[in-house]
Amino acid sequence: MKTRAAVAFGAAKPLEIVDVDLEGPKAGEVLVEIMATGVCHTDAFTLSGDDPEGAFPAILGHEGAGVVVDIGPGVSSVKPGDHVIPLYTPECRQCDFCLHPKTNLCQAIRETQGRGVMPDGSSRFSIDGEPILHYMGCSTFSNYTVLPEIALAKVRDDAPFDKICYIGCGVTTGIGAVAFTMKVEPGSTVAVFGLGGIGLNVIQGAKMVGAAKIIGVDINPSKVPLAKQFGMTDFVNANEVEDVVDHLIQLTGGGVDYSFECIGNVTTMRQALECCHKGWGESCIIGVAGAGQEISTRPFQLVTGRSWRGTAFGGARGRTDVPKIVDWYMEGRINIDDLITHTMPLDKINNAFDLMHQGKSIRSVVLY
Ligand code: NAD
Ligand code: DAO
Ligand code: ZN
Repeated sequence: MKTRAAVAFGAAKPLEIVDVDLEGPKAGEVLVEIMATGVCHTDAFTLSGDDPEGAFPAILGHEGAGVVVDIGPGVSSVKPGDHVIPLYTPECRQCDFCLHPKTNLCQAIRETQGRGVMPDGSSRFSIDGEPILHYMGCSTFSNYTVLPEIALAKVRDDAPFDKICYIGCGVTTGIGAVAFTMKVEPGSTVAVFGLGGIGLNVIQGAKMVGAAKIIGVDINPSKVPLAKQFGMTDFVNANEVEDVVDHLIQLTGGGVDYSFECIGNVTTMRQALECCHKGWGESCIIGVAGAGQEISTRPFQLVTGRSWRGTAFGGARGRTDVPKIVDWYMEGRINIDDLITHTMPLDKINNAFDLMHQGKSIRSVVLY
C-alpha cells in the first residue's frame, strides 16, 4: 500500500512529505494507522546528525497513537480496530531483561531496532524499491506504519489520540522517572533541570507522589507560568545566579533529595548530581547528550553518598504501564492538554521543529 510520510532524507535537512510504499505485516507484526504523533526533542536530536544511531533515509517519530488495521500471522494480543500506542521500548515478557525486576529495557528486538529495520532484518518502507529505514521501531511520522506486536500497548477506546500520543514518550518518561525509576517519596525535595516537554512531566510526577519542594532550573523564564501550574514551588534562572549548585544547596539547607536532568547537557548533568544532599541525594539523567560526550564529577561526590542514575522511557514497561497511564489521564489524575501547545497537519511538520528550536512550544502534535 501507499502511505503519506515525512521522510528524513539526510541529517540537518527539512523533512519531505512524500508517498511511500509500505509492505503489509509479516509474522508477529501489526499494521497501524497513526492518528496523531508528538514531535519530541529526540526526533530533532536524530535529525540534527548528533545521534550515533541516527541513519538516513528514515521515517522518524516515536510518540504516536493509532488504530490497528491488520495483523500478521501469530499475532494474538491485538486485533483490527484496537487502539494502540507504539512503544520504542518494547515489552516481550520473555527475555532476561523483561524477567528481571530492575529494568524495562527489553532486548528482544534491540539489535534490529537500532539498525532501523524490522526483526527479520528488512524494512517495510520503500520508495521506488529503495528501502527507507524505520526509527526507534515506531516511525510515527508516517500515516501508516508496521510494528512488532511486542511494541504496541493496547489502550482504552475512549481516550483521545491527539492527547494520549504524548504518553508514547514525554509523559511516561517524566512521570515514570519519578514514580518507577527513582520512587520519590512523599515530602521529598526535588530539583528539575530543564522545563521542557520532559521536565514539566517530571514536575507533575513529583507533585503527584507528594514531593514537598519542587525546584525548576532553566535559562528561559517564559517556562515559569506553566511549570508553576504543574507544581513547581521555586524557580532558579541558571543565568541569574553565580553558581547553580551553591544556590540550590543554600535554598534547600544542604541539597535536594532527588534531581532530574531533562536537558541533555553534560554540564547540567554534573550540576544536577552535585546539588544532591550529601549522604543520600540521588540524581537521575533523562536528557540524551550528543555523540561522544562524557560526564564528570569528583569521585568524592559519590563516596559521600550521592548516587548517579539514569532512565529510559521512565522505567515503564510499556504494554503493562502505558494503559494505566492512559487511565490516569482519563481519570483526570494527570494533565496532558495544557502541555500540547501546538497542533498541525503532517505537511507542516517542519514548523514543529522550528517552534521547538525557538523555545516556543512544549509539545507540537501532528494530526493525520
Ligand atoms: P526541550 O527542548 O523541550 O526542553 C529542554 C529545556 O532545557 C528547555 O526549557 C531549555 O530552555 C532548557 N535548557 C537548555 N539549556 C539549559 C541550561 N544550560 N540550563 C538550564 N536549562 C536549560 O526538551 P525535552 O523534549 O524536554 O527533552 C529533554 C531531554 O530529554 C532531551 O535530551 C531528550 O532527548 C531527552 N529524552 C530522554 C528520554 C529518555 O527516555 N531518557 C525520553 C525523551 C526525551
Ligand atoms: O539499549 O536497550 C537499549 C535501549 C536503548 C534505547 C533507550 C532510549 C531512551 C533514550 C532515548 C530517548 C527516547 C525518546
Ligand atoms: Zn523483553
